[in-house]
Amino acid sequence: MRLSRYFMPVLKEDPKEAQIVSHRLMLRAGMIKQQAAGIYSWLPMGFKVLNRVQQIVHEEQQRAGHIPMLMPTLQSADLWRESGRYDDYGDEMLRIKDRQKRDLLYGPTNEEMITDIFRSHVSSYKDLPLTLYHIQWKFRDEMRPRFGVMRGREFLMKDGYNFDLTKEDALHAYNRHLVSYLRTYERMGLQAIPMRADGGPIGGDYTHEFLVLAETGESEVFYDSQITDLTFGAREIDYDSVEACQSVLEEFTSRYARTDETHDEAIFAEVPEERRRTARGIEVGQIFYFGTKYSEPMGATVVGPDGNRVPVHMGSHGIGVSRLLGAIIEASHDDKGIIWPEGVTPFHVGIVNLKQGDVSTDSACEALYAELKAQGMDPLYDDRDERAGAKFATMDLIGLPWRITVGPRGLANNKVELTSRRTGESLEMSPQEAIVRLKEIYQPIFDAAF
Ligand code: P5A
Repeated sequence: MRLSRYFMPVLKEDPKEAQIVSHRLMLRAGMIKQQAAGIYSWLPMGFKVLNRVQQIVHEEQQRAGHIPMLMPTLQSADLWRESGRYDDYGDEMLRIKDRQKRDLLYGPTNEEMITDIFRSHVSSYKDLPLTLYHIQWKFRDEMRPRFGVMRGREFLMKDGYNFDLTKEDALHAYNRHLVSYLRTYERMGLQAIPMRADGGPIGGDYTHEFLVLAETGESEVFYDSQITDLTFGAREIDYDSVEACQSVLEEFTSRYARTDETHDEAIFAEVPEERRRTARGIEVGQIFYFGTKYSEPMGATVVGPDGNRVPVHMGSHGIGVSRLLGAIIEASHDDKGIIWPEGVTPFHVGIVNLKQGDVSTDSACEALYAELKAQGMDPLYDDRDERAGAKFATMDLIGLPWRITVGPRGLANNKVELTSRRTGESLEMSPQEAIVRLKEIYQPIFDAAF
């Protein structure tokens, strides 16, 4: 993309309404625009990162064997009357009437709708196990929408639902989700720690939240510091293996880590004092096992091997897709702006032309731009007629992890500069070497795709 032709309305001033750094930087970098409290337009660069995040979520869900689909945002109130949640959900639910005066609602979650789909089409245990998911907008009329996309009213969620014959099978689905989530967050450059939590309005008493530690997080968390040493890494795992998934769950959940809802001082006191930590965290996902809470009242049953009909065991599993952009920025920024991890960056590299209009500088930039694209990369070429300082400030603000600086002086020796946004380190090399280096850097990112 050429910056002169892009739409990236960066702000010079800090917006007053932003209380936390991710909100401020998303507004300043021209990624989002607020349309009403907790409701945002996603401007091109914000949309691009949102798509990168979604892509990783899709890939990791499908790697785990989960099946993508799409349900609508509007739901019939009658389904929610069947489960009993229409009355329970309270003011967070946006209730709507259509012209026939039928009650609809903008879905805050989809347990009822997916259970309805399941009961309409599945009737035998032979069709199990089954896990369906979608990535769709949700609406929760939060009392205090704030912090930008972090606590929105309209927000994008990946929500998945497993259907199993037995509790044991459903717990395997739970573990499979835990493993796939660890992998998902790591690909985004995040450490998200699974912590024992509370079921809330979704239900069930077996649930983990995934938390990214950050001072601005809304949850108070308590954990054994050893847990922050764990990484999932590049390991391959057989998602059908009960033992393999169980052992990852044990590895990542055997140390104390709980949100304030389930925190227990007496158990926490057993952790050696020097390892006890209290901190704040951003909840970027949550997984639930709730058994037959929805299948029983809604009649989602299958004929089992013995010929008897039984309600299926279910769980649901959510990732806060739009919230993740805020969480990534909270975890990765400096005083100049965002620092995107390579896995989610909107553009792989920025090209800064120091002397726009100079024939040889322009043509070197054009050649670099074309070659990077030919090599499968997505460059952003700052071809505006601007001062070098302004171009650098924009690049630093929008946070592309790599920058190639091209100027007449370097070009006289066939040199450009490759700079890391994270470390600030610059290396001089030929344009060809810069391309080779970037390919090496991004190869593991491309290889991680499913
Ligand atoms: C699991 C999937 C559920 O709704 N039903 C379907 C279950 N879980 S949850 O924990 O309530 O939400 C899942 C994730 O969505 C994000 N989230 C939000 N993101 C932005 N703004 C909000 N107001 C908001 N509310 C929830 C969180 O990341 C949460 O973990």
